[in-house]
Amino acid sequence: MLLLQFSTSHYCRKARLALGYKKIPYQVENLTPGLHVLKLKPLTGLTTVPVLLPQLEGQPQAIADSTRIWQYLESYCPDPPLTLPEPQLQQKAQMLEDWLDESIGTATRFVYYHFRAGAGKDIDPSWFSQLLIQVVIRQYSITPAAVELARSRLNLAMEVLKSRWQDSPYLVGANLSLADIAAAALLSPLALIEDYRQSYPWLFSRIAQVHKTCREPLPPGLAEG
Ligand SMILES: N[C@@H](CCC(=O)N[C@@H](CS)C(=O)NCC(=O)O)C(=O)O
Repeated sequence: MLLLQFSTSHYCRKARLALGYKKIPYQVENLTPGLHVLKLKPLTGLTTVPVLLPQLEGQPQAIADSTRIWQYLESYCPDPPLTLPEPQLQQKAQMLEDWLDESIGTATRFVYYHFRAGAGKDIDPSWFSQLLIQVVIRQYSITPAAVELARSRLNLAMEVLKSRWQDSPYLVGANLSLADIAAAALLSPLALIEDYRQSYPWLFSRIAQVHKTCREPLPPGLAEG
């Protein structure tokens, strides 16, 4: 299988965590932001990564969107499962995952890029990196007012996740679900921001734990050395 991705995208990290959990061998192709559209549009009709190319006979040519990729992987390789055995809990996990994808992943992006362009500029002050950051800031209209709203959405997310993750390794039920994978991937960029690391140590230890379970290298800010 081949995963088309941006190496730094937290949605691509989510797809890699699901692939790793299922121990499915795969390769990655890192696309260049901007030029990615030329490759993706004809394949999926969309412009976003991740996109999975199963490269197997009788299988779809391309699957876009991290949630659709998970659905495909779950049917292609049901064991180990990322679906909870209890239908009601599974529904809860899917609703959490959808909220994390649609609301919290976006809020993380706003707070993260605002940080990288300001207080976190030293992480990579090169002109190329700062140019890419400015492109993202314009593309998504990341204004100071929007960043403030994103911060309060993240505060709510911390309350919701803390009620489970502080004391239990799983957000829903007694097994790893897609909700855990979504939270671990979509909040991982915050590991570079000292304030978040200091305020929510439980979050980053769960994120590290999910990465270990899924055999995925730790995200920047959590990686040893
Ligand atoms: N809901 C989508 C979101 C994916 C997404 O927003 N990807 C961003 C990178 S983090 C992207 O490809 N942006 C480029 C574009 O929109 O052209 C998913 O879960 O796959």
